[in-house]
Parts: sequence; C-alpha cells; structure tokens
Amino acid sequence: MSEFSRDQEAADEKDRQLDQVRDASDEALTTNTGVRVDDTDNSLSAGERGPTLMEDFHFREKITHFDHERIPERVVHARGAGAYGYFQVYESMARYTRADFLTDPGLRTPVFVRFSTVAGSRGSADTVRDVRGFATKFYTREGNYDLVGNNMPVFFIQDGIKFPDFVHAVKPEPDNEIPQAQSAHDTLWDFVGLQPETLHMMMWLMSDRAIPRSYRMMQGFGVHTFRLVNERGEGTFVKFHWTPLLGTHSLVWDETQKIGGKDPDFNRRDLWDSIERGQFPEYELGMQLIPESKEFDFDFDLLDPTKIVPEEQVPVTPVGKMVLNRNPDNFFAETEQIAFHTAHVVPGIDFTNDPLLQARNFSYLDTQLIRLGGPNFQQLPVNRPVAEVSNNQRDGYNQHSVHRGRTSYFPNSLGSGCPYLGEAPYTHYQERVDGAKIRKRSESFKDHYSQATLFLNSLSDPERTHLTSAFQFELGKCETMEVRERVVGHLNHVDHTLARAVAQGIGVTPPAAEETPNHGRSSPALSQANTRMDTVYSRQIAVLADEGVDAAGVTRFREAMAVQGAAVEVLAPNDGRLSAADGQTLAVDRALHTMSSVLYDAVVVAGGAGSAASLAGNGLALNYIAEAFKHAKPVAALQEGVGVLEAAPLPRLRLAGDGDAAVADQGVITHRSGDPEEFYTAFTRALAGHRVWDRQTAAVPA
Ligand code: HDE
Repeated sequence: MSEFSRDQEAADEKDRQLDQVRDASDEALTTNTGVRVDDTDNSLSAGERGPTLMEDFHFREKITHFDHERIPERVVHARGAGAYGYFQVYESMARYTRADFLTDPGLRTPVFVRFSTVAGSRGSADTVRDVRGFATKFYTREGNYDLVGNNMPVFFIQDGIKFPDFVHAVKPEPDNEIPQAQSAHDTLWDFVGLQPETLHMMMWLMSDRAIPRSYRMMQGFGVHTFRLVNERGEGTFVKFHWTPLLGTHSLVWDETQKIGGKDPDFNRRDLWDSIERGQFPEYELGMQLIPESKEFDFDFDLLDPTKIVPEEQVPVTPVGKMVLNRNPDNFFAETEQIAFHTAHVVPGIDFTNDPLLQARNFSYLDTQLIRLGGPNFQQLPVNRPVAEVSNNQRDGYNQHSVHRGRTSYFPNSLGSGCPYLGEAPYTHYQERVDGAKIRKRSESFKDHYSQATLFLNSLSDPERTHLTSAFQFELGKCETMEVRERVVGHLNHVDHTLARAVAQGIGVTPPAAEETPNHGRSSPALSQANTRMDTVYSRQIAVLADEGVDAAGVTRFREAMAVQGAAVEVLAPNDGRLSAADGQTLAVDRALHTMSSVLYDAVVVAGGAGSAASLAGNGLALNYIAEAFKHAKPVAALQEGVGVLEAAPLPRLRLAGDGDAAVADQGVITHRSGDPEEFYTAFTRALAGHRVWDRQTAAVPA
C-alpha cells in the first residue's frame, strides 16, 4: 500500500451503530404515524375548487414538519463540511497519558471531523478570507473526546469574556447585515485597533493561511495548551497539531473571490469528491510536549492563547495518523447536528487555566442546548458515544431512551445500587490553586507584538507580499480613516517596513519613525514555503482541447498523471465527443463555459493542429491560460498547443520550438516533439510545487 491509504475500511463500531438508524425511505409513502398515503399532490378540499379542509391530516403534518425544518445555525462556524474516518496512534503514549486511544497502536478509533469557516452564515461561500475550524470527535472506548481546533495556532483574544465583543465586531454589521462572511469592514478593524491582543492572530488572518486550497491541505491546531495525565497522575503540557500529508497549500486572493461565484462549495466539494474517489484525506497528529517543570521557561505565558510555542524550541512529536474515508449519509443529521464541546474529554486528557479554554468549557454545552433543543442532544445518532452511557439523568425534550426500573437517583438500594461508580473513572488533574478573586489580566499576557513580528519574519517573500496586500485590501475597505490609522499605528510596533507599506496603499501617512525595533527572530516552520512539495496526488488538471485534438497525446498524458494520483479533465467549447486528427474520438469531460481555470490546479493545452487553431481564437480558452498564469499555476502546452500560449496575453516566455522535448520557463512547460517523458517530469515537478510564486504576473490582463 502506498503511503496514502486507498482501502475502504471495514465498518467500524460507530458505523455499525449508525446502521441501526439509517433510513433509505424506499417503502410505500406513509404519514409519520405509519399510515399509507396514495396522494401527496392534492390537498383534501370541499369540491374540486373548494377550500382546503382542516381534517387533511396528511397536508397538515407535511406542512407543519416543513415549517419546523430549520434549527438555529451555529453562532460561529455556521458553514461546514464533515466526514468520518479513523485515528490510529503510531506508538503508545502511555508515558504521558492514560487515554486508551493514545496508548494502543493496534486500535483504530472512529472519528468525525467537521471543517468550517467562522464568520459567514450557513449559505456563505467557502473560499472567503477567514479562519477554518478543524473539529474532531474521537468515538473512543472510554467516551467521546473532542479536539475542537482551528487551522491557525493562535486566537484573537486572551480571555473568553471578550468573545461576544470580537464576534459582534467581525460578523456583518447589525444595522444592515453587511458584509456577509467578510472581515474587511470597519467594525472588525475598529475592534482590532482598540484591542491589540488581536494582532498576532490578525497577521495569520491576513496571511495565505486564511484561504486554504483544500480542507485536505491545511493544518489544524488545538490552540490552547492542554494537559496530558498518565497512570501515575503526572501531568505534561501539550499543544496539538494536525499536519496534512498533502502539504499545507493556499489559493491566491483574486482566485478565491472568483471561486466564491463560480463554485461557492469549492472546499466542501473537494472534500466530498476526494473521499468518493477513494483519495482519502490524511493528517498526522503531532504533539509538542512540555514537562511541567518547564512551564516558566518561555518569554511568553503558556496559558496565553495568542502565543505559539515555536517548533524550533519544542519540536512536534509525530503521534498518529487520521484518515477520513467515509462521507456522511445526510448533511443535516450528521454534519449539522454534530455537537462539539471542549469539555468532552476522556481520562488522560485535561485542561489548563488558559482563560479562553475555561470560557469555552462553558460555552459549547450552553450553545448546544439552544441549537439542538434541549439536553438530550447526546442521543442524536452522530453524537452518541460508542462507549456505554448509564446515569440517572432523565426526561427532557426528545428523550429517546426508555429507562427501566424504579430508581433514577444515587445512592440507591432498590436498583441494586446501579448505575454504580465504576473503575478507571475520569479523575481531574490535582492542580493546586490559590488566589484572591480579582478581575485582572496577568502581566505575563501583556506582550502583543513580539510573536506577530516572529510570524512576519518567518514568511517567504511571496507570502509577505500577499500579507501586505491583504492588509491594504481589508483596511482599504474601512470607511473610517481613524480606524485605518490606529491599525497602522499598531503595525508599526510589529514591523516598521510593513507599517509603511500598508499605509502607502491606503492613504494613511506612513509612520516616520520605527516604534519597536524588529527583533529579527523567525520560525521557519511557520512558512508554507517549507511545507511538503513532492506530490501531485489528487490535483486537478484542466486540458483544453477542440476538434482536431491529438487524442492519443491527451490519453497518454492522462495516464501519466493518473499513475501519480492526479486527475485530468478535458474541457472543450462544447460538451460531447471531439473528433481527433487520427480518426479517433475523445470524450469531453466538461464544457469550457461551465467551469473556470480557478477550479483547477493547472491548465494544459492539448496538441493537434485543428484544436490549436480553434483555441487560439477562443477568448474563453485564452482567458483560462492568462488567469492560470496570473494565479501562479503551472501552465503547459503540447505540440501545436504551444501556439495557443503564444496567442494568450502572457509576458515574453521561452517556449518549446520545433524539435524541443521540454522547455520550462516560470512554470510554463512546453513540449513540441519526441518522447514526452521529460515534459511529464517537468510538469509534475511544477504541479507538486503548487504555485510558481516568482512568476512575473503584474502585466497579465486576467
Ligand atoms: Fe469556538 N465556538 N469559541 N473556538 N469553535 C463554537 O460551538 C467559543 C474558539 C471552534 O464544527 C460554538 O457548537 C467561545 C477557539 C470550532 O461544530 C460556540 C470561544 C477555537 C467550532 C463557540 C471560542 C474555536 C467552534 C458555536 C472563546 C480554536 C465549530 C457552535 C472563549 C481552538 C465546531 C458550537 C463545529 C464553535 C464558542 C474560541 C474553534 C458558540 C466562547 C480558540 C472549530 O460554543
């Protein structure tokens, strides 16, 4: 088996449990009471043209149920997509934790993961600039464990009491509910300017991390420092990391905005389709483990969620792998009704006093009560643990269990003392606490700039350019000049050059003097330029073709890509089949006008004189090429297809001439004749590199 698993796992325990409630609705139509119905198109009425009758119970039940279909969307993270899978630990972590699922390498623990955007409503577009949620429910033998993380390792605020303020600031403005799913508006930046603890996270939000190429290509972080506890009751601080096996890759800003219109479900669809294809998303779980004795060895507070622990200081230990291999059956029942909660922990995993985490431990249960309509939401199929549930909690709306017996209290003798207090219970870590009741932020939480600078210093040049443009875009959308100025003032504490560059783009007077000198430190692990770039697995390639295409050349290219797990789609002006020069035909996968270059990772022009002549005069095809070039994607052409590149509005490039096997210039790879192997290799290398960031794109009109 390759390092990317492709086998569909046999049903696990959670899957078998869900099977008991799966319903295919393939029997005769009935009411909810099971009474058969023979007409669901006409309501019962007094005569053909008469009024509808109240006694039409089928009509009333159908309409009433419909009227009550909606539940409140999540107050944040409303839009999401989810999948089932499993997690397996590489080696026992018993030295640090007694959690069963982290100590038995032979065990596959079922999981459900929900990815999400934060600010937008349920119907908003996937590719907006935003944080992505990365929430994992482990259905362990000892109960459910939820790791409710994000794709960025820090957060906007330090104390949960500020969360409603922050969310009110970033959400659409309350008078007109504008803008939807956008951080580029006055209220958010007003909050940022007045609350500088947001700055480190704002650097992440303005970076490429906020526009991931795919949920399969983004990291996940637990954010807070948590605590592992072993059999002996000894604690170890831990930071959780998920690392995608495909590398961490992003889109470019212009592309994300276009995808928002062309395919608002871009990230959801990508997750769904890859699982349907058997190309299962995989992530490695890593841990930064910090002995309690080292709690105060850092120049920041481990309890401060606006800080990372640089990997160069505490390396990430690979711990296990998660594979997502099954799509849900029903979006509402599973992805919408899943209820995560930071306090869903199992023995061996515990909290710290991070004030943000403490607040979350309150908020998540509270929110499920309103969202899912009462205290029995754990009985919903997707939420039910695979571990036995047995307690004296009773009744409430939507109670699905039929509890037997006379006793629902403890202690009892009439019910044989059941449920009894079992072995191996959850025991809270015995941390000593002592202090006066005060409302005061710790002095150790006061530095808001150093790690923002650390993040900036760690970026590659293209990443830094993107970040600067993002600040200019977002602040440029703010109508209030003082809001822009205040943020620039803070940026001047992060980095003088950045502050000046941002100011210049938004009509703010650039700060004359450096406020806080840049400390010069960096953490290379923070840059996506240092991610994995050696695989094209699951990448999507558009091949442009028309009548007269070199069908054999396209088929050979498709096969060469398929071997590496990359998919080729043939796009032509019309759907159907193309006649090839040699008398063969080639199936068109999609018509050019139904798709767009922004929905692919690369654009390739097929060979064949007739095809090339037609495409060279097709504005839409030329736009595919120019746009892919603008978005720094690999662009390629085979044989006569090279002529189409010449017709496209690209800068002067070195293209293959007669007899050239493979020529690569700025990620534009061309091939005229002979064995195409060299071309395949050059193209694959460019595609694995994701984007060609040093390309000259300024003059390309797309
Ligand atoms: Fe959340 N967050 N959050 N959050 N959060 C919710 O819970 C909250 C925070 C995160 O796919 C809500 O069920 C508070 C950090 C994810 O269902 C709510 C605070 C991180 C999801 C809530 C935070 C997250 C949520 C809304 C500050 C990353 C989606 C609906 C104290 C570590 C889970 C819901 C899913 C969802 C509260 C901060 C991640 C209201 C009060 C930090 C991934 O309970």
